[in-house]
Amino acid sequence: QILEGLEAVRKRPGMYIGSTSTRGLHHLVYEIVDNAVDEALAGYCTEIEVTINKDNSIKVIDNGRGIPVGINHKAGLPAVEVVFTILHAGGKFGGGGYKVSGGLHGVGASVVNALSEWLEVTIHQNGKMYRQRYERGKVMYPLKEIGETDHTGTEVVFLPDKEIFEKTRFKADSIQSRLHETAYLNPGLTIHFTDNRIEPAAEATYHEPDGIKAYVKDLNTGKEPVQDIVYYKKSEDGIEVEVAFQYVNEFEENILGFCNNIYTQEGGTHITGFKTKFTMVMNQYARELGILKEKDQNFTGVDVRNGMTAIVAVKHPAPRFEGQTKTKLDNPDAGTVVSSVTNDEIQLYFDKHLDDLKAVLACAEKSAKIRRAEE
Ligand code: TSJ
Repeated sequence: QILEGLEAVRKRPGMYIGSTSTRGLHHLVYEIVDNAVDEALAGYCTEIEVTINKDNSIKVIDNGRGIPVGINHKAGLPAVEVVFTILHAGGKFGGGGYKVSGGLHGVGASVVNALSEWLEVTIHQNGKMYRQRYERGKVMYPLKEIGETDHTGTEVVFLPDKEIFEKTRFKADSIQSRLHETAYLNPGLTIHFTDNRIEPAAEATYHEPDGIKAYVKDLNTGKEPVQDIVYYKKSEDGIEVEVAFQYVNEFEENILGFCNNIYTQEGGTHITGFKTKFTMVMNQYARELGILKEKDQNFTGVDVRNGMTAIVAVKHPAPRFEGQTKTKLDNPDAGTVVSSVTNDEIQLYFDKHLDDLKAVLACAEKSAKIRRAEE
């Protein structure tokens, strides 16, 4: 554990949030929201509320257990104070499961605190309300009881520091699309969004009980599907694989990958495992059905994915990310498991849905025909 003070974060914010541009600014929101989502993943939270206030501060509320207020014995401080004032303390307790925060890949709430003019946390726990305030990362007063409550949960309000960020105006669109994505990936969760900067306030609620199936359906809105959405979810070796895909009458592929709710923009082992196995199985089918003859070359991966919209979401207990923006999943075992599950599940499906199989292979043939003509 790195026990540097939060001054280190204020001195070199880029090291912790990538940049101090609008992108870095939005990472603050996602880091706080992702902590609430982690509580949902743990099974204790069903509702999250995100508000942009008139003064451009952000409020995030959840109905989870509340950040623990008991004394953390290592630090001799309430656990909540450790979360907000010690670097890298964010993901260090609770343990187990798939706990990895998204935006900053788990650097934690203390970084948000360090880069905020002020931050206030309110916790509802044990029938009591507790509050602590920080300014530029510094504790303003010891955690205090401020009243009674009949529920549990956490509320965080923060104002990004104008000394740190080039621009501090939040983009409602960016935040909303990220919240919608989070709702697709967590079907049990309801996320409310309010933008109080405008009159009347803008409001939206995201709840997607059909999860990534609905995500694929919505991505394909306005397009012409050629078969039903295929969906599977299975765990092997402690890694969970969840996939949804559907072909449309288009000459593009749109495959989005996620690991522990984090969008893997640069792809990685899960995506490669999916693509490679999918190509193999489809070529096998094409030969069995006589669509490819003995003398024919195999379909390429691009042929096989012609018209495909897919979501590949994995949960990994110890994900590693590499690449320019640290958004490329690097764990070999994630690829192995996606490949193995995909092999089993797509054959189970296509063996029973021959019409879907033929529609998919027709998309591959269409691509191969054009490719061969170009060659
Ligand atoms: F980022 C953050 F820390 F500021 C933050 C944390 C912000 C928000 C809006 C919510 C949360 C948060 C944390 N919600 N719920 C939790 N849960 C815990 O921290 C927690 C509660 C109980 C236990 C336990 O083992 O009893 C463990 C944990 C990690």
